Amino acid sequence: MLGPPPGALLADLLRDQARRGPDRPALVSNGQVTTYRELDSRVDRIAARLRRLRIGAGDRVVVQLPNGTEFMLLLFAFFRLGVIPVLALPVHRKNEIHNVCGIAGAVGIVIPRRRAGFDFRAMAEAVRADNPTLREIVTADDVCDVPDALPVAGGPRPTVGPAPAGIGLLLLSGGTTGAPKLIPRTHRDYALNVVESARLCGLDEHTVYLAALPAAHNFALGCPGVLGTLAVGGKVVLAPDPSPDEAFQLIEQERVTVTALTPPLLQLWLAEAGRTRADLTSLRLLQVGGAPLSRKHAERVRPELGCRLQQVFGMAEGLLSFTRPDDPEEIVVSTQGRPLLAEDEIRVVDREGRDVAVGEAGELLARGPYTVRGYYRAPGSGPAPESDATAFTPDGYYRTGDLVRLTGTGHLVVEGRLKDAVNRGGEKVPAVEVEDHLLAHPLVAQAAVVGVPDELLGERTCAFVVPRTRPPRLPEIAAFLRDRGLAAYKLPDRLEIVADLPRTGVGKVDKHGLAARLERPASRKH
Ligand code: J2J
Repeated sequence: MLGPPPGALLADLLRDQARRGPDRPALVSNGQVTTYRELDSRVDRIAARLRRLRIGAGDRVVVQLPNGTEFMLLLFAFFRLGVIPVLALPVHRKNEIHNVCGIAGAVGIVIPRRRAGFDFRAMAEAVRADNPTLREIVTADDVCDVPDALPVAGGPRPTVGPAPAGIGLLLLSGGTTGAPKLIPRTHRDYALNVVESARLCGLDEHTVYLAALPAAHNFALGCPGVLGTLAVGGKVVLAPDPSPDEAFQLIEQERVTVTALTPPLLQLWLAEAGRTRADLTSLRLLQVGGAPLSRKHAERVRPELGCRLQQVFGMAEGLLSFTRPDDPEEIVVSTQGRPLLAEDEIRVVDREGRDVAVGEAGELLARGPYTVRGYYRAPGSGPAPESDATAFTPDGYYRTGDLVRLTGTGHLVVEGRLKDAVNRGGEKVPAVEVEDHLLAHPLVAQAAVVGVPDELLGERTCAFVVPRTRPPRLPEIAAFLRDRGLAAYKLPDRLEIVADLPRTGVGKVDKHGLAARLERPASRKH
């Protein structure tokens, strides 16, 4: 049968396993083990507490938490109540949080305890001052502090829960326009995404999955990630960060079998694997995705890390493409696999929307049972955004903005991109958003952000600026953008001062022309 049982809700993924194997370990975080029974009952207690805060079905709540037990507890409590979590990342700052709160019409935000030198509460207070819907600022530790001895307050569980076709969670899009976008994933489509990914990867109750990437990101969340592991009764190990030091120790201690990385992190792991004394022999499968992976690094996985590589080409909007665990090595190192399901529909088209011949590059269009057909618009906030008209075809295909080709064997190879976002080692930097902020600087007359090749990250960002008077310097530009609340990964890595920006025939900035200028050695560095 395809996917989870019909009518399954995301919360059921946990409930079913809690019934089947209550005493098995579900989570390991910070040295603490939580069994399925404990997780299930704490989720109920937290749900009851959230209800007392008047957070209920249909409400949107921004969740901004690092990997840890609290993130998982809250996520399932929200799923159970029908509250819609909006999954922001810990690296996001006031600019991003403000934007997503606005689009979601969020009533609450969950923040971590003050940590890593950043005051999340002060940021949340500032966001609340500008967002009239935002009522509750909740610290994860407070809401999750529910002693096991306490009975579930608030009486029996609600009998009317969320609907399978209703929105289960909102994911953030990498975005190509200035305005950020939220991706509505339903209980049904996301459960399908999770369960089928877990099946493809061969996950079972013996699986030990290490969440090294942020669990709030689609890849480590549900492809198959932490949810896929819990759905089959496996054990999830939550790493506070993806550094090899931390991760290798956890792999050895917990006998991790599966994990997921971006290509730059793979490079760091490969470098460290030669030096470490940690035992990595339990690793069976290493998923790598989010940005282009070079063949050179792909080929090193099996001999140097002793496990199989799986390339994953995915997107929070839906479509997932995986190499299969039993694919020949050549396919695994040279392609990004094929779609998860036979029901996934893909097309590779030219600029006029006509299908290209097999082997030719074109834009990838995707439609299917777990791919969205439009972005989220909070109830009451007006008609569907204009971006839907450009991001989706009239017959419901998502325009990925990725330039791909299909091989004769039906495998996808990512050749580049058409969208105006720099893929900085897996973190997506929407050029227009950064340009808009740059234009607010008094010394900036015109600005264009482009990607420049980088050995580790694949690409870094370069801001081309036409100054008004005195040319600004990179540190003052970075400080300005940081003050405006931009996440650190969106700050330009490099600044080039130019007299003008080259334009294409239709008057758009010629970004290819700009990028090509950098390849000439004469360019000025700042
Ligand atoms: C090249 N580009 C890739 C790859 C994604 C699994 C893995 C990644 C994401 C993700 C994800 C790529 N090679 N292997 O959600 O579940 C670029 C493409 C794509 C965009 C989506 C998952 N894998 N990309 O990265 O929503 O440009 O999802 O359209 O963050 O990342 O970004 P995002």
